[in-house]
Amino acid sequence: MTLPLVYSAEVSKAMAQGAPVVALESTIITHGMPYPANLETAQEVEQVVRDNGAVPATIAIIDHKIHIGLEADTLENLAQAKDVMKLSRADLAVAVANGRTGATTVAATMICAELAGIAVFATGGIGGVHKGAETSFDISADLTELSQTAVTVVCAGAKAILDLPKTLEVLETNGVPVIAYQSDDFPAFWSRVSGLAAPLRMNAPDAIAKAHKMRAALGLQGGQLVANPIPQDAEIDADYLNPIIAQAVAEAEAQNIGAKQVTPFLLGRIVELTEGKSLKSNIALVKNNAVLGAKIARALKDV
Ligand code: PSU
Repeated sequence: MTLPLVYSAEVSKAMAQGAPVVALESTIITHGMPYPANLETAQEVEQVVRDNGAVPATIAIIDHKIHIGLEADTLENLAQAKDVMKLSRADLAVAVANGRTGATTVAATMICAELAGIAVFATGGIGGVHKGAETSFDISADLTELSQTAVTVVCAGAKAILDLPKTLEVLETNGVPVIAYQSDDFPAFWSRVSGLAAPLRMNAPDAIAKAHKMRAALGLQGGQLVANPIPQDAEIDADYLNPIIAQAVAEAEAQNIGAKQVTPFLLGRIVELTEGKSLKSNIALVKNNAVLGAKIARALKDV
């Protein structure tokens, strides 16, 4: 069977020339932000990648194909589409085989990026261990994916809606290098610091690129997680945000929201409860990660 991959014109040209490419996910578009902010953000993030010398490849599943890079009209349609599946490792093949429209989470985007030969992927936050996981067992498949798929993922840490100490423990158990960028502290998405020491620190894109290559040379499976703190001016004060997160988590429990619905529900409620402040921050941190992703993708061509 040939791989069901289709490339946008821009990505196809970049791959042929050996130019740096940065993968971008689509769940953040379909399940992470409301329309039209989701579309504007996706377009702006793609432009940030271009402005920093790389080519963006937004990944989604449409009409039996894994799309590596979306044409402008396809991106516009996806941002407004209803009934889009939120795809992870478990359901990716079913969605492609059955012609469903699907958005890729961090886990599924990593799988598709690796299939396409793309080594770097920029996003907002990764999924992790949910609060109360000791009874719910809700642990994102993003964590196990990082242990088996050789893609360097740039994020702003894990969201404070998660249990961050447990998230770091699971990453450590799975042998995932967690690299804070120019920081000693593991960033917490809307805040630059979580109060938890970062397992590793790196200060330059080329050092991260070298470590990516070394993992492969040593035969170590899996990727790297780069945690890039949100820009200072976009940070949200934890004292203001923590009670809002607690309220959103309590509402999710009271309404029996489970499995794949938890993260979109919490993100949506936090946008409402912060009157849009969390959305503004989310957009700023994704762009910041796109800049670093492009720099790492460029550095990978030189090391
Ligand atoms: N980062 C964001 N917004 C998002 C996500 C990440 O800024 O919506 C998505 C990613 O696709 C991530 C997913 O993989 O949330 C995690 O979902 P879950 O907790 O159900 O694994």
